[in-house]
Formats: sequence, C-alpha cells, structure tokens
Amino acid sequence: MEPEIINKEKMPSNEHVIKWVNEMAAMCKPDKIQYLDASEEEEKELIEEALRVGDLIKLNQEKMPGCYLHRSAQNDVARTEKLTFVCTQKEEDAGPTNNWMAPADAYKKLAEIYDGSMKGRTMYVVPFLMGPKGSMFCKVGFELTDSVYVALNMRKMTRMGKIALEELGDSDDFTKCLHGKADLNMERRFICHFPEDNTIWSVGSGYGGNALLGKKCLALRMASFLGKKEGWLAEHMLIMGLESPKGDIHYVAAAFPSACGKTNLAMLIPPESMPGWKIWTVGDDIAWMHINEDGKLYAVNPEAGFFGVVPGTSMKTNPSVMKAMEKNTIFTNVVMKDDGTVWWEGMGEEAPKKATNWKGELWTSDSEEKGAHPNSRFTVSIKNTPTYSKEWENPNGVPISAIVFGGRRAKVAPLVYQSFDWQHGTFVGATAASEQTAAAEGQVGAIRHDPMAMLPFAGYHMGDYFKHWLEMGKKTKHAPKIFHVNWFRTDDDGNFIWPGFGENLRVLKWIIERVKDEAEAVKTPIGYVPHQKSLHTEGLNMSEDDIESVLSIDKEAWNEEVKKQEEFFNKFGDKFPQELWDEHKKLKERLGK
Ligand code: OXD
Ligand code: MN
Repeated sequence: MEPEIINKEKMPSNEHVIKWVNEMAAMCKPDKIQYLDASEEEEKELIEEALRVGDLIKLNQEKMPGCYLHRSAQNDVARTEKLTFVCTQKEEDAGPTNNWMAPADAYKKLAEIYDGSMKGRTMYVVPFLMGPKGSMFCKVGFELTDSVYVALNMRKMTRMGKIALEELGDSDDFTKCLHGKADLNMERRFICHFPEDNTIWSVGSGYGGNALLGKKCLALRMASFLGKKEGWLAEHMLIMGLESPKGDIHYVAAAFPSACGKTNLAMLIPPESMPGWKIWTVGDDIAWMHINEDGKLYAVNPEAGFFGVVPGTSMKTNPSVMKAMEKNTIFTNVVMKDDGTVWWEGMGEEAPKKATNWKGELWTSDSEEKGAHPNSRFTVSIKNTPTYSKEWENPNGVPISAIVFGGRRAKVAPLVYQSFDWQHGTFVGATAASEQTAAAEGQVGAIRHDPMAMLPFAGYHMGDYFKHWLEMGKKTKHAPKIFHVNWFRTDDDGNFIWPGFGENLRVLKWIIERVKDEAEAVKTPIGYVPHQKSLHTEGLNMSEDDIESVLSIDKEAWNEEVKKQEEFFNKFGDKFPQELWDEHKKLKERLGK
C-alpha cells in the first residue's frame, strides 16, 4: 500500500529528492510521509504528536516555557562506536580505527532491518543545511526519520526547512540520511556511512549522535572525507572568540573528546579577576575550516544548536548554558521533579527527596543509583545563549589564531604547552589521549589515544588524515599556532589541582599572548610551557607549588607515554606519515632516551 502523503503542499520540487524519498519509503513502508519546513506551526504540531506517542513529556511551562523531557530506551543512551561503520569500496580506505563493511553487504543487511520497519508510523522528511547560508562551504542534507523526537531535535541542531531547499535548488548534491528506529534492538543497530555515495543509513537507535545524522555522521565523518578530497578540515572542535579589555577579538578552535568540557569552555564566563574580558560562542562541537585567500585558516560551525552533556552543568560550571536552558529546550534522560521541573547530578541544587529518574521510575535522593543518566543531554538553539556570537552567521567564518588540543588526563600532560610548529602541532594532536567518558559505550576512565579527538569521527584512514593535516599546514601561509591543554591533572589524593571553568581563561589569555609573541615561555622537551610569571595568576586561589606542579613535566612518565605513542602509531602501517615518525624520534631525543 502506498503511504499517505499528509502535506503535499510542502513537497519539494526537486525530483532527485522525491525519487529517493519514494525509494526509501518503498523499503521502510511507513503509513504516512510528512514533509517538514520548520515553521513554528509545524513545530507545535510535532510537539503535540510527540506528547501523544510519549516521545516527549511536558515540563512545567510556567517555569520552563517550551521545555520538554524525553526518556530514551534504556539500552540506547550513548553513541555505539562498535556498531558504527565506514563503508568504502576498499577496506583500507576506512583504516584501522573504523569498523568497515563492504557497501553492498551493508546496504543488504540494513535493508532487511528497514524493510517494513515503519509500518504504522510516519516518515518525516527533514531538509537541513549545515553551515551558514550563502557560504561556499555549507552542505545540504535530507534526513528521513520515523522519530518525531529526532525531527524536533534536528530543528534545533540544524538550519532546517526552506533555507536548505533554496540552497539545493534542482541539484542532486545532498547527503541522503535515512534513520529508522526499527525495534531499538542492539542486535539490529547499525550506523553506516557510505562516503562514496554521500549516504548515511542509521537503524535501531534514537540516541543523538547515532540518530541526528547532521551531527557526527554528516558534519564529521562524511565531511572529513570530503574535506580530504576538497582541501579543507572537518574537526571535532569548539569555536570561541576571546575579546580582550582592549576590544580585540581572537578566535580559537579547540578539540577535546566527548564530554570533556567543550560546551563549558565555549561559553566560559571570565573570572572576577579578569574584568573586561568577554567570550563569544561560535560553536561547541564541530568546526569546518578552510584556507582563505589571505592565507589564514577560517572556521564555521556547521550546526545551529547544542546537544550538550547535562550532569555537572551548573551556575558555577556554565551559567550561560543554564540561562539558555531556561526555555525552548529538550532534555533527554534527566530527573523530573514533582513540580515538572528538572534536576541532575552536579546541578548545584539540592537533590529532590523524591522524584522520577531518567528511567521513569520513582527515585529518592538517598538512592545509590544516579537520578539522571551520566550521558543525559540538553538540546538548545545556539541563539539561546547569552554568549552567542553573531559571527556564527558569517558565511566566511572566523579567522582562527590558535588551535588547542586537549584531553582528560590525571597525570602526564601539563596544564598547557605550545608546539614548536605546525608539524610538531600535528604530532601533538595525533598523540592526544584521554580518559574515556560516558558519551560512548565502553569502559569509563580507561585511557585511550584519541587523535585530534577524532578517533570515533574520522571518516577515512587516519594515516591519510594525519597527512592531510600536514598538507593543510603547508598550504596555510599564516597558520594558527597549535597548543595542548589539560584541565584535569590531579594531586596524589586524586583532587583536581587546577580550578578549571572560568579560570581556564587565564590559559587562553596566555595562548593569545603567545600568538602575538607577547608572553614568555620555557622551552621543554615536549614544547613551550608558560613561564610562571607569564601566566595571569592574580586572584587565583592556588599556591605557587600547585601552579608549578600543574606546569611540570615528569620525564619518566613522558618516556612511558612515548612508548605507548609508538605502539599506537604502528597501527597505521604504511599510511602513517614519516614526518610524524620524525617528530616522535625528536621527542625521544629531547627527553634523553
Ligand atoms: C557529542 C559527542 O555528542 O561527542 O558531541 O558524543
Ligand atoms: Mn562531540
């Protein structure tokens, strides 16, 4: 039986889109097809539908206007990297860090799961644009989904609707994203990328990174593949502007693994001891970077919203996003209080004595179990944040002065260091490692190498990816300086030494001053580390010993680190660039082994 098209008037005129929608509908067999244009009226309708089917729960509309809660299936709370595939014709093109399936096998396997999986459901057709309108770098995608929650999230996370149709015109150059919940069974869950066909098929999960296909799937995996082909970079990076009291603004792009504080850093509130500083948020997760005619690297944020980690977010850690979340926000897997407002661990508010936990069960504050899932999330438009930068709309992007890599490391990595040059900076990025967080399935706390925070997101062989980085550096006449930071170093009792959050601006200030050749540094075997007196420490509640300790370099520990780096590099075989082996050798020599 043909599906009913419930709003023919919104059907795009682009015949390539219609042909593909019909093909996918013939496979998934939805009862209905609904074309979306992102109007406000449509959003209201979708919310009503989501409330009806139980995908959303209405929160207290007086206290939190436009806010809703979603509870996911309990087996569907994070990205499933083991079930994520890059399906290139040749296996070697996916490389050792990606799971690979032959495209024909993947299409066949997933088609069997999709077959008839949308019976009794509506297939929503979501046109979206990644990147600012009118930018030569933006990309159009269409997502077909049987999840009204996904459709509502896409409305916040992307520039959705007419804007994408206008950009596309009659062209067939759009990413074909098919998402189906099927039965949300882990055994039948696959997130497959076909970069050679500009196609993404995701089935069996409703979780953000698996299901909002504009984000990790398109804007990182597919885009990184394209970036290599076309000479640009798609990176797992926040973009922020730092305005000094003099009024000059420098933009920084920073890569940290998932759930390591990118959102907090992107919206940082300056400490009281740094009056006159302002932060402007351009993006919190993804940067597309291009070399401009002036020889500088420019970045745009392809997204339109934040899909941020909730636990630990408070007025202390991120007042900007707390403000943003006061209205028009979708919460996923947090605690609901009896008055219809929300709560989570680390919110800085006393736990409710009795409430409903993320699973929808009765929960009390003395319960052993956490009330909110550790990877619970908020979805909110970037425009909701007080630190929103108007540059987000700039089709040319913002010029990047510094690139920062980081991770969550209790030991080894100092608070901050600067690489010697682009090649060494690429090595610093390639050797970045971090303790694993709850954002992906796996053992939380285990150290894993996560080059450029892109381990789960590079859509092709990472050996080629490193080569591409080196090439980009050669082509960029005025390349940004490259740094590494670590806010998470602990003392012998396991306490964080550095206060973090707003105080991180002190480190960013040093970074900008280094870019301008204004701050002093000490040359160490791993790079330039701040001279104690060049780091702004006024008003910082830390002893000199502690400051020295966060900046210190333990040669023993670094020698161990270098051994692990070697093992990691060996994974990439012949495709690993010689230049990075050279950097590895030079580091060993500088460390004296
Ligand atoms: C994210 C992630 O959701 O990195 O941004 O997992
Ligand atoms: Mn991310």
